[in-house]
Amino acid sequence: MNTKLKRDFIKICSDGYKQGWHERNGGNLSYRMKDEEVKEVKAELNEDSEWKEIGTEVPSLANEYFMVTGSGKYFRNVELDFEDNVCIIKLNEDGTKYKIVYGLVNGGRPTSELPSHLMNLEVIKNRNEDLRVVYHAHPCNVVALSFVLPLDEEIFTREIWEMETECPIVFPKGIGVVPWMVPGGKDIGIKTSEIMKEKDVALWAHHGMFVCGRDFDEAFGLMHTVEKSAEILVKVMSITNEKLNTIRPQDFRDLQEPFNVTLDEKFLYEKSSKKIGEK
Ligand code: 2HA
Ligand code: ZN
Repeated sequence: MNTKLKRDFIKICSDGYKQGWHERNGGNLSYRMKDEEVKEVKAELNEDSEWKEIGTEVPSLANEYFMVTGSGKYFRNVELDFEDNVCIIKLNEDGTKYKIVYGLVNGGRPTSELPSHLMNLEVIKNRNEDLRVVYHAHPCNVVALSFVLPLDEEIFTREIWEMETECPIVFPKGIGVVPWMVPGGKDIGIKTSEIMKEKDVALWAHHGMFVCGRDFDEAFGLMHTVEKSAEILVKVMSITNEKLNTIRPQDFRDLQEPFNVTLDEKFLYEKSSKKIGEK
């Protein structure tokens, strides 16, 4: 296989690894393929493999094809041996089962977070047909903040937004927060996909982030923007727990017209405390 999709998939895996977001087998990636992308590789697909339970139902994704990283596989190795680490799966006609039609040539299964990925891919498809990528990574700074900021989407979003003017323009719907949960199953998938019905970013406390996008650049760029702001906040908090200067609610409102974004007023509360993480 030698397609642009494969090259783009490899690039985000390598870029994420170089950022330090994918220790060992940390993180996973999925992409809902376009019809023309399936057609391009059709001759290389093996449709005879056996159907397996997804562990959840995603009827809006019935019969579709997805490129996904393998369970236990390392992002570092995707560029070295794509066919050993990545697969293409097809879903059955009611969105309850999958089969591997390409890749994972040395055995294995799709990512342990397959239920979360597919549930997210389903809600984002229903939001906008063009949204195709779901990306999970373990970036340091945002995870660090999940130990010291309240696990409240209004406070988390606002503190991250204040660190970089770019943030409310890149993720105007803010960041949703999932409290610590056992990863890898349907329950965390349900919580995350509830967030993704509206937002492009979900934080998994003490674990990592899930983001979505129309393409790999957009998903990677979003992960990078949130993590960069989190890094600035970690630096600020390592100096002080009170800001002398900041971007104020009216400043955020002033961004809306020139950048054509609408910001939810729930994130633009007047603060009664100067302490970071307090309202
Ligand atoms: O090991 O990141 O959440 C892959 C993961 C599980
Ligand atoms: Zn993870």
